[in-house]
Amino acid sequence: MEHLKIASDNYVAFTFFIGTMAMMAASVFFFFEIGNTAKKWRQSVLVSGLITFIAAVHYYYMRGYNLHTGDSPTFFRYVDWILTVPLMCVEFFLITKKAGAKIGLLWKLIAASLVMLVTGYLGETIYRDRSVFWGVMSGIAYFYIVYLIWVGEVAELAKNAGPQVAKAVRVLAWFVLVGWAVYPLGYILGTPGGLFGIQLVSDPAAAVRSMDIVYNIADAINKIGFGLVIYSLSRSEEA
Ligand SMILES: *C/C=C(C)/C=C/C=C(C)/C=C/C1=C(C)CCCC1(C)C
Repeated sequence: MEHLKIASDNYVAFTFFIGTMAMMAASVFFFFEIGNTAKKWRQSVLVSGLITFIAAVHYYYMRGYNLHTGDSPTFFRYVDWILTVPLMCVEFFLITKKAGAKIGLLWKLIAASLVMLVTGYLGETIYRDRSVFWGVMSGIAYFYIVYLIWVGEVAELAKNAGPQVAKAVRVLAWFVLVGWAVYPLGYILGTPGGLFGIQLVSDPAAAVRSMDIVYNIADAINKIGFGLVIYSLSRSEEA
């Protein structure tokens, strides 16, 4: 295989590369720590590792794809999200299960995240000319997830799950409200509809590049940070 050089001002390729390494390192960390984790938190730490591991494999692929074609790897980006975002829903379910979370809650979170991602994908690909409409549809599903976690069932369960779990759910809820809100910003930057018709970056190629950089940074923060919150919950309960 030919070796392509990453130009020093190619921030897209750079963030794909760093993203790959960060996801790999995080996965090794979470997997190795499972053995040092109290039994009741092992599954949660394992899922943290699975999330970053799935992302590491996709990032390795996306890094190569972007380097060789110069294009945005939209399809594999969404395959990654469709696997990892439901696993983040599983994390919410696992840590509130001891407080009585029912499997129905997990399905609600997963269904909403699938609607959020499928509509976002349609707006970025097949229906790019109607990206604002599909972005709004996706946003509605996103706010439903925020609702469930901040005031709905997840919040109610967290109240009765003890102080450590309540604290972890609060931090994770901030990840979903602030960390996840970075994604629609990437979408607004990279799709032709912009922000209800307002284009933030006018050159289409630069717009797509800025979208990839925003997505790559958001992924690193959200996937690794999310996992570390679960990890520190597993330690605090142990003490
Ligand atoms: C690890 C990957 C994560 C946490 C991905 C999260 C993705 C989102 C929260 C995406 C949300 C979107 C909207 C709310 C509207 C525009 C379309 C999306 C799909 C970018």
